[in-house]
Amino acid sequence: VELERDLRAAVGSTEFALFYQPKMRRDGSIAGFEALIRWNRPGVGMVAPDNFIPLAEQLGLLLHLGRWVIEQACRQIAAWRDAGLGTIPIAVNLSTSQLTSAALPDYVFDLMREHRIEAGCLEMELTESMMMSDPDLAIAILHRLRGGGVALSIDDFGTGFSSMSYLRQLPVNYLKLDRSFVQNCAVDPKDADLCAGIMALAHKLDMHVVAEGVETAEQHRTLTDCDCDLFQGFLFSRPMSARAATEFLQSRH
Ligand code: G
Ligand code: G
Ligand code: MN
Ligand code: NA
Repeated sequence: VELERDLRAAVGSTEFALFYQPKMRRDGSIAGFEALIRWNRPGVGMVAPDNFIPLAEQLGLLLHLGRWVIEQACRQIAAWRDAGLGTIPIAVNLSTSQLTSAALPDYVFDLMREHRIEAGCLEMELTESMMMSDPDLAIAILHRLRGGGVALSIDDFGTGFSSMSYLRQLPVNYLKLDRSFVQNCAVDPKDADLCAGIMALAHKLDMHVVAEGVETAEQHRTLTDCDCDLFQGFLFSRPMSARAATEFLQSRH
């Protein structure tokens, strides 16, 4: 009950922040960042999204909060561009309510225009389970977003309700290989084979693969051997504040 009260009060306040985790290319350069929301709850401290996103969705607050996330990401892309650090893509995580909101593409395009975001620079991550409540609407929204220059990723790929028939209908650029496959790929040859198979499937469909939760050099090497395109995880960096992410970019510029 207190959580609900505090969360309602927090929306529209300055208590939220985006943290950024880099996605690395095979050559070690930075391909972009994933934006991950944090809530600095008064008297409590930093709250991780798993502890408030489901409630925010239930309370109907997530459309508003999700819009703030997209706007904040656009501002950060513009800030890095204007600081001479280049066009650095940022991926935001979508929620079910956004994927059932026909108004989403237009307000995303308005924000992209306002902040002069180039095509391909704003990315959106969604899980296949988010599409379940209204698949036709979700697919239509995704096609509009993609047509307007938003890059799309399937998050947590391989878990939940993966459906190969959807995969063909979705205008998706990236598959994000779930952390659970990455964890075992360096120790279990069967998991490495599975990863290699997913990479081959993705590449056949003209998609790139991002490995999530890469924590060890062995996992990195195994995934590289499997032809993985991008790597994200604690091996490279934890999610960090905007300031720390800027320093991370500058140190590799
Ligand atoms: O930040 P962390 O690594 O703890 O993220 C936990 C989960 O919260 C992930 O599944 C991530 O997709 C989700 N998440 C993080 N930021 C956002 C956000 O801005 N919006 C939504 N809907 N989910 C988010
Ligand atoms: O579901 P999604 O992929 O959006 O979730 C990202 C979550 O994964 C965040 O909570 C982030 O903190 C976490 N994460 C990122 N890198 C690693 C990692 O290398 N290991 C583990 N265990 N978690 C990670
Ligand atoms: Mn994600
Ligand atoms: Na994930």
